[in-house]
Amino acid sequence: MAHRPDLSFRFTHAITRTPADSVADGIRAVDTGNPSGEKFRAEHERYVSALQEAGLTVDVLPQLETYPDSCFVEDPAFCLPEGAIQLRPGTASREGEGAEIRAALESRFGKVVDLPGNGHVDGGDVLMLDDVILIGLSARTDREGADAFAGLLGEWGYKAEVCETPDGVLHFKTACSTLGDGVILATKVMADSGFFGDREIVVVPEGEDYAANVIRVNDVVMVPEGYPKTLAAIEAAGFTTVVLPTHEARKVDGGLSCLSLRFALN
Ligand code: CIR
Repeated sequence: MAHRPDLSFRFTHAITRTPADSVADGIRAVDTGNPSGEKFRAEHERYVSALQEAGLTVDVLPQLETYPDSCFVEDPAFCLPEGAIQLRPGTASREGEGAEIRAALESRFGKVVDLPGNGHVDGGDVLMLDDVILIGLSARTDREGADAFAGLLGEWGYKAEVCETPDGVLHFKTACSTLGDGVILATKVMADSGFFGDREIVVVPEGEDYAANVIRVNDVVMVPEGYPKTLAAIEAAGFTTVVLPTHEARKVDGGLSCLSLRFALN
């Protein structure tokens, strides 16, 4: 099947999930203190409002105490205009989140399929560029899952490539984002990786690696609060920004992309 030339959709919809109080038990690489469910919910409300202001209809799923990391809805699914794919997150405490988001996917998509096989893919390891979908192998996304996912995307007419997430980086998209219009935002390590070919890269200034995870939503780029050098670099590259607080999400290694599934429906 011919590969599609352009993946730069304008989004119409998003799915999010309200953070649970159990987020205090969420997974993290380094303990900097527990997030507060209450403060996280306040930050989340601002996030949802920003998506709505960008023109999206947002489905906000109820908080789910059984799964502490369940507000990070990007990881158990991947959405394309043709349909949604229920993924299999690569850490035991999150594996059941796919089944929990299934009904929400089915309410928006006529076609919802499972990641084939038994491998694992976290949506945080999947970066959509203008003409290719990159799948990063990581501690969460294994070779079996990545290959199965790339195969499925190929059947749907998308070009997908599997690459290595740098050591010490949770998810591929922890260290890079698409700003849109063919431009990438990436940490220095990721920018030097060669994964992005000859695309223009805005390199995240030293000391601000967390800010590599931004989201382009229609006309704006949403940027985490507290990273002035990255904000200035994105604006200097010609993008309009919206700054959002992610202080509670950060305590459990979460960022802006993982808090929603964003997609375009006709
Ligand atoms: C986890 O370790 O799975 C969560 N505490 C954070 C998930 C962040 N997800 C993402 O960046 N896509």
